[in-house]
Amino acid sequence: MKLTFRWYGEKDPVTLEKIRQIPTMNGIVSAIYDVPVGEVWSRESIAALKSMVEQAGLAFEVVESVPVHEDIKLGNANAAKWIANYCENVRRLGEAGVKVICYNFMPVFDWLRSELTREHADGSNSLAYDDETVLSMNPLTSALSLPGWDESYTKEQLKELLGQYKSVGEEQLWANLQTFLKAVIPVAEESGVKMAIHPDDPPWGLFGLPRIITGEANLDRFLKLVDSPANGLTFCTGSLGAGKQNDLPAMIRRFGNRIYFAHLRNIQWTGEHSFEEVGHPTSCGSLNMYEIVKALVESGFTGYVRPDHGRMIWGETGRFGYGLYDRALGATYLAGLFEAVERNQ
Ligand code: DNO
Repeated sequence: MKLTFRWYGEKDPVTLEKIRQIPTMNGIVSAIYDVPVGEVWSRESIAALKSMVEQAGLAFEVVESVPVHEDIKLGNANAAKWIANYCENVRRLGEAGVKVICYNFMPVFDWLRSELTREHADGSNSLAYDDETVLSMNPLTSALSLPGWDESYTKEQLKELLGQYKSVGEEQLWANLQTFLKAVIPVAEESGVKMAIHPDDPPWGLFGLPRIITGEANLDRFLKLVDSPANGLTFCTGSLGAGKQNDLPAMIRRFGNRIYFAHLRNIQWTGEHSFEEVGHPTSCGSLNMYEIVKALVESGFTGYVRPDHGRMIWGETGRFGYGLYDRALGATYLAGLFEAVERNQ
C-alpha cells in the first residue's frame, strides 16, 4: 500500500514539510479548491499543485475530490454540460499522472456531524454524530455550522435545492449515477485513472434526501452499473462502519479488487445511529482495524491508504478532523499494522 495524507493546499495550516516527516509517508491527496463545483480545472493549476507536492518530496497520484455538480445528481437539463466538464477534468488529471479520483454522490450534504468538538475523558475532542440531534434539526433554520452544509449554500439556495430533490428518490438517484458513470468511466479508462466513489457518511438517508452508497448490497449494485476496473471504490471504514450491519472485513474480501483507496479510521458506536470519532487503533473504538487491514492485505490490495479524521489533541486547533497530530499517529499505527500483517503473509 502507499501511505498518503490529505492536504488542503497552501492555506492548510498543516504544511507539506511537516507531512513529509511522518515516517513512510508517500504521497499527498488534494484537489484544486478555488474553482466552483463543476467547472474545468486549468492545466496550470493542476501542474502547480503537482509541482508543489513533488518539490516537497511527496507523490501526487490521488485527487480527493472532484466534486459532482448537484445538477448531475438531480439529472436535470444541465447535467450533460457538467458531465462533459467532469470528463475533461478526468482527462487532465490523467495527463498529470493522477491514478485515482475520489468523489461522492451524496445529495446536497457531504459528511455530516452533529458536533464538531465532542469532549473526551482524556481531554481530546473530535467530531460526533447523534441521530436524535440531527433528526431534530431543520437544515433551513438551524444555526449550527456543519461541514458541507451552510458553508456551501445560502439558506435560499439550500431551500431551492431541497425542493428540487423532492422528485428524486433512490431509484432516480441510481439512474442519474449510472448516466454519470456511463460517460465518465470510458474516459477514465482511456486516461489511466481509477474512479473511486466514497461511501455516504453517515450511510443512511437524511432530511428526506436519498443516500445509496451505504452497504454491501448497494456497493455490489454500484460496481455493476458499469462493470469496469475503472469503476471502483474508496473504502472508508468510518463511513461504512457507522452502519452496524456492515461487516467491513467481509466487504473488503468481496470487493477487494475494486478498492483503490482506503480511508482507515475508527469510530465508537454510541447508539443505533450515533457514533463518535476516536483514535485510530482497534482498542479505541468499535471497528476491528486489524481485521480490516488483514482483509485488505489478503485481498492483494496495493492501493492508496490514508489516515482519516483525527481528534484534536495536544491543544491543536485547525480544520475539524484534519489536524496534524492525531492523523500522524494514525498514519504510523496503520503503517505498523500493514507491516505486521504483510510480514505474516
Ligand atoms: C470527509 C471526507 C469526505 C470525502 C468526500 C469524497 O472527511 O472523507 O468529505 O472527501 O465525500 O468526495
